[in-house]
Amino acid sequence: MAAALISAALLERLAGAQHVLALTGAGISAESGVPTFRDAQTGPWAKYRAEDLATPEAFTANPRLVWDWYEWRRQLVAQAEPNPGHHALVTLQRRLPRFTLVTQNVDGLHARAGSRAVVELHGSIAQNLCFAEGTPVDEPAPGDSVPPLCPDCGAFLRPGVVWFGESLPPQALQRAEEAAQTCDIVLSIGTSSLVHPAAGLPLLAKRHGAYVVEVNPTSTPLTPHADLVLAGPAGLVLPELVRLLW
Ligand code: BJW
Repeated sequence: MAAALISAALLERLAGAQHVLALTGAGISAESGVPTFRDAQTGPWAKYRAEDLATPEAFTANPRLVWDWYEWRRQLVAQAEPNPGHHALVTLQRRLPRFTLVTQNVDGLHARAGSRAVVELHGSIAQNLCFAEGTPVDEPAPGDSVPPLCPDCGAFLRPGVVWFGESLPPQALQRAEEAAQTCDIVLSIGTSSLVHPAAGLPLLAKRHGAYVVEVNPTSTPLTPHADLVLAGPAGLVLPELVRLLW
């Protein structure tokens, strides 16, 4: 099925590309068993919408609830393994002259697969920050507090991710925008293309002349703007792309 979607014209473009940008979202980790952000949640979290938990306001109102949600997700991520979609992107990075991998995911699965210099636009679930000062904290203050406390100022710790209404890490955003302005091809993979500024990157690339390819079984706001849509799961489409290329 995946092979039928991949055109000879795309393979020719990829083979001749000087710089390819891949922008990934939660869909690429779905086949590793990590639920996508907008999937209905399960178990004790079924009554909450992820959008309502991933905000500084939610953490201020109920720090324990939000902390426990991230602890639950940390366990899911710890049990997950990178899938063939993650591995295919490692191969593209090794074989193309220039390849920039920008992810909205906080799960670290690209790095675990072997991708290098991954641009993490929305931070990392593995890190903690002081909620008051935003500084990274490796070891919390001793004690049983949930959330744990900052050893320097005693404020709650929070996960090192970017919540709605917060700024993205400026260096990461700058690297992503520079890549969008200089790439020949952008692959938008497994993202609903709803959350900005990440959702604007393929369109920025298109304005700078890039060819836009979307990999997603479901259509998104990007779909009408894409030059090519590979409407299948990333774990099938990307390995097939690599197989046909080399
Ligand atoms: C498969 C698959 C398979 C399934 N293979 N595919 C401009 C316009 C309008 C609003 C704004 C704007 N600029 C800023 C905003 C406000 C806001 C925003 O975008 N809101 C929109 C929702 C309207 N943005 C922000 O607040 C950002 N901050 C900011 O811009 O600061 C300045 C500012 C603030 C306020 C106003 C103006 C300026 C911060 C955004 C931070 C997002 N953080 C989160 C949480 C991270 C931590 C955590 O994980 O808990 O990041 S939200 C969540 O969405 C998470 C994701 O990274 C992100 C994107 O989700 P993603 O990856 O696309 O996942 P899903 O679940 O949505 O989609 C999965 C897709 O996979 C689906 O399409 C499936 O079909 C597909 N799929 N299986 C391939 N096997």
